[in-house]
Amino acid sequence: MTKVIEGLISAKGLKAAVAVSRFNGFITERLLEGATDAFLRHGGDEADLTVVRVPGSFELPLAVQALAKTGQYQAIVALGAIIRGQTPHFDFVAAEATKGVAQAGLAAGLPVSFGVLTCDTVEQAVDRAGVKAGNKGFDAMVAAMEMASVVRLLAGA
Ligand code: INI
Repeated sequence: MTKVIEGLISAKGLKAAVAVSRFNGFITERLLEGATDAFLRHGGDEADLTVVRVPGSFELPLAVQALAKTGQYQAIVALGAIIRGQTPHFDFVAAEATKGVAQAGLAAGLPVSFGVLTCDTVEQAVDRAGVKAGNKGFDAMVAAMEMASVVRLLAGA
């Protein structure tokens, strides 16, 4: 018989943190609403959710690392919106945010999900922040909850 380990998507008793970029705040605040909605709708307690605001997506990795170091959270979500402009800045910020957030999660052994939009246009970002293509903040929180459960199951807890 195959042994299958699958996490539950629940925020009951879960302590979670969200690091959110203020850059492109008109998008990232919608992502934050989505992430908060996912947490509360899955049984999370408002008092168990911490939000940290940082200047831009480039700063997300350090915030995630610092949150992980506190030892207080079982799941962390990074939210940002990187929108392509006329310069290569987009590529540098996107690369550092992606790599840095992933590394911070792996180093801490914590579920860290990546709710950072990397879009060519503002319209694409709007669509992914609660208009046509769902809300990627909501999706990122769901992924973090599932992974917190998977990590708990694998640890035998
Ligand atoms: N930060 C973003 O989150 N999104 C962007 O689209 C963006 N662009 O395009 O410049 C951006 N830049 C700021 C960057 O994240 C840092 O905050 C800044 O470089 C200071 O370190």
